[in-house]
Amino acid sequence: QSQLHFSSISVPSVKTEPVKCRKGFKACKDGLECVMYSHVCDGEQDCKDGSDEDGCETLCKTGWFSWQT
Ligand SMILES: [Ca+2]
Repeated sequence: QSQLHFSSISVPSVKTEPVKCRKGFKACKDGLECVMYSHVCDGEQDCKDGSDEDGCETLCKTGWFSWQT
C-alpha cells in the first residue's frame, strides 16, 4: 500500500475540483489522488478509498491492455 505523493500537482484550495491526472494515471473516486494505471487492479489499494481496485473484475476480465494486441 503505497502512499503516492505528487508534489508537481498542486491542488488548489477548491476541493470540489477533481484532481487532474497526468496521462497514464487514473483518478481515484474521491478525486483527490492519481494512481498509475500499473497500480490499478494490482490487488493493493492505492487510493485512500481503494477505488483504484473498484470494478477490477470487469476491468481485468475484459483486459484493458489486451486492446493493444
Ligand atoms: Ca492498486
